[in-house]
Amino acid sequence: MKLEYVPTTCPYCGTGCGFNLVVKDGRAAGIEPWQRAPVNEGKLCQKGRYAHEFIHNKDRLVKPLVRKNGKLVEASWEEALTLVAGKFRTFRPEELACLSSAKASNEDNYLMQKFARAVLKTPNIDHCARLCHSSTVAGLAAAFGSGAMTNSIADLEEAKCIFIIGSNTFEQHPLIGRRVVLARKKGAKIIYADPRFTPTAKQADLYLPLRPGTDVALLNGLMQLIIKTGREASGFIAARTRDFEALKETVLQERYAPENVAAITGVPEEALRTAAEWIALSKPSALLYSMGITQHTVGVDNVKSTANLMLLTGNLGVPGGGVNPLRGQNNVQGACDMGCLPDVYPGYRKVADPGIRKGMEEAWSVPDLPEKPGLSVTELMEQLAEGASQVRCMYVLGENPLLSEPDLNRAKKALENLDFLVVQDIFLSETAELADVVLPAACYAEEDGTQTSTERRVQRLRKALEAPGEARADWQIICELAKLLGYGEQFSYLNEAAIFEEIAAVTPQYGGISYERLEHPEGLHWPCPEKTHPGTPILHREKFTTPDGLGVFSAVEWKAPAEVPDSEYPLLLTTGRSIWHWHTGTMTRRSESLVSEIDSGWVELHPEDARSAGIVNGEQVKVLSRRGEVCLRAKVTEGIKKGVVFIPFHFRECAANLLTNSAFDPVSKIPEYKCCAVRIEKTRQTGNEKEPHGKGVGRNV
Ligand SMILES: Nc1nc2c(c(=O)[nH]1)N[C@H]1C(S)=C(S)[C@@H](COP(=O)(O)OP(=O)(O)OC[C@H]3O[C@@H](n4cnc5c(=O)[nH]c(N)nc54)[C@H](O)[C@@H]3O)O[C@H]1N2
Ligand SMILES: Nc1nc2c(c(=O)[nH]1)N[C@H]1C(S)=C(S)[C@@H](COP(=O)(O)OP(=O)(O)OC[C@H]3O[C@@H](n4cnc5c(=O)[nH]c(N)nc54)[C@H](O)[C@@H]3O)O[C@H]1N2
Ligand code: SF4
Ligand SMILES: [Mo]
Repeated sequence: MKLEYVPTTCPYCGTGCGFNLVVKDGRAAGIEPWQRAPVNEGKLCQKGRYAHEFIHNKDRLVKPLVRKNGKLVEASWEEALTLVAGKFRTFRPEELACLSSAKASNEDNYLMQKFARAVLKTPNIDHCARLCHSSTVAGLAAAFGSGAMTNSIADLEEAKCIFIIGSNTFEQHPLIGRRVVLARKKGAKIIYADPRFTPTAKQADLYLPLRPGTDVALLNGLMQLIIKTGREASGFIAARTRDFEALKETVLQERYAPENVAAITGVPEEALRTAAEWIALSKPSALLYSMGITQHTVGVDNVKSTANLMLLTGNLGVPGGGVNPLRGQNNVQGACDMGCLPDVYPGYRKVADPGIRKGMEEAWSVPDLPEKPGLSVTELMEQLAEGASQVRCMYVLGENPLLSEPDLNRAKKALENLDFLVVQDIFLSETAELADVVLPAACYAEEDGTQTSTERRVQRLRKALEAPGEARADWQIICELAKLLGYGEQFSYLNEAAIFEEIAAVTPQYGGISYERLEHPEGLHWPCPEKTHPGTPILHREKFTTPDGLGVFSAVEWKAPAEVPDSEYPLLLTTGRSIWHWHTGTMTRRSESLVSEIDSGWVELHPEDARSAGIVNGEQVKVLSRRGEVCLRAKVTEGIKKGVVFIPFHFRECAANLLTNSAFDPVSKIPEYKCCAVRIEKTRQTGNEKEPHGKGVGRNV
């Protein structure tokens, strides 16, 4: 039998690994390493290795579904799209909201925001970047003028010290973890700050076990030590930064003295001193961070604080240095670049700027684009839950808020308050189950396109298979709807390459990129403004992209999380991920190899906390917060700080987000997924501890 090898890019995380999808008789038969893939050089993590397994799962959506008499039933495309277009027509712009998808391609995302703005005329477009790195975008824009990773992944190998804070790199970005290992082999020192002793901690030379929600105190403490020992990069600070005096005044306060920082964070003083010394004396030092920094009510402050540390030590604009936020989803960088955010068009150009709006109206040949920025998804959910939103109708493409939003009881109430909900997905997600119309989409292997990884590398997705049943590419569905609403001309694309040409024309950073140039396996790093431009792996070499070209210090004070433990809820819950599963599990829980490793959730807690609650390892327990409760298995481990518990949020039958707090950062609107107060109780029943996570529970594979 003839095998076909189609080079494409992994649909899971933002690392951007390349592989060959092996096709046999029109079906995905496996994944083959692709040695020429620049990021992973033929290596893959477990999810990439099995990224073919969910494609032909029997649960794929193959026909549109329409709700009739309370039930979702199969319908023709004509019936479903006519119904959706007809409904959309009955709402005013401010009554509509769209969510786009960091799982979908740049082409799909570009068209989704164009559809929202140009056809529905609504400013309300957002996506999961809000829940993920919105604090990065705001914090790093203030510090450097740009919210992306400052350096490239390969560049990490040049680092002499790598400070990883709030990123479980080895589980969540495994092929970036590989670069950390390679750097360590070359002699780099690895420092790791996390409340849990994760697989990443095992690779570290120095582990800082901090309490969740104390990052600013830790970072200010490190900066005080660096300044007091005269190890700041004075030359760099004088030439390339401003507002240093204000920072100095703040971090030199008594409250950030080592003994006080040790008391706030739980990190021993000696470890603080060593970390400060390594970061300041190793040239260059790189900093990596992810959700442990961003997902807090002080997310923007946390991000600014990481930037302060690297400005202070002069580690920007140099190979092997930098502040490197690891973006999560395969195409979350791209979905932001494409303007799927309520305040910016493609290329981060402000919606509120009349000149830019006029330019977009000309480029798209449409009048009357919305004049003001729209709602973020966190604000929208809050208003909807309170029954106080103007929004009556939502179009959700490739997101599953009913498992990924904080405080799920509230999120459900919010979506139930809508008059009409359309969900476009590849599976019947928890959110799709609630929809009025479900539209079946093609997955990553079934359409052409591009996606942009965490290091701003634009790479190709290639069509290897036909979509199942009647499923269609996301962009084609959007174009059909636009046509029915009278915008056929503005949405008439021959293929994905034609959409990309328009992207390049209206997005300055992508101006020089084309499908032709992306045929090269290296792809291209934006900014790449012209056809002959080689792309930009390292940002801020000569100057920052701030108005005056200088890096900006921000004096930030440590503040406690919105909800802290008390006598009723004495433990601090933090949430996150496992290497084996992806977010709400729609794809990985339909992948046999991954499910055979782990197929339900658990709660990690410290032996002393377990003992005081009378809980033993493996026992079924109940975890309660002010908002909800879940039952799951206890994993008693020394690898978590006393007083802290951890639950992964992948599993619908014990959803961590029933517990989490919807409080959000005032600037970036990111929810505080990483801190809330809970208590643990023994469950009454005994003897059937295994049942809730045995095979076949939750979804069928
Ligand atoms: N296998 C897998 N990989 C993924 C994903 C997935 O679902 N599964 N999702 C992708 C996405 S979208 C994202 S955004 C990334 C997220 O990647 P990460 O941010 O690395 O993942 P998390 O598990 O959310 O959180 C990272 C670490 O933060 C720690 N932490 C918790 N609270 C705090 C705190 O207050 N301070 C500090 N310093 N640390 C804290 C947690 O213990 C955890 O180890 O992963 C991407 N990669
Ligand atoms: N407690 C807690 N909650 C969290 C977090 C946390 O750390 N803790 N992290 C937050 C973060 S960082 C993130 S990024 C969010 C993620 O939240 P979501 O984006 O809601 O989660 P996913 O499961 O990735 O949802 C993607 C959906 O897209 C569908 N899909 C996949 N491919 C395609 C495609 O090609 N086309 C279409 N139309 N659909 C497709 C999938 O089936 C799935 O339903 O979760 C957030 N929630
Ligand atoms: S590291 Fe990320 S991109 Fe690479 S194979 Fe794993 S999930 Fe895919
Ligand atoms: Mo994310």
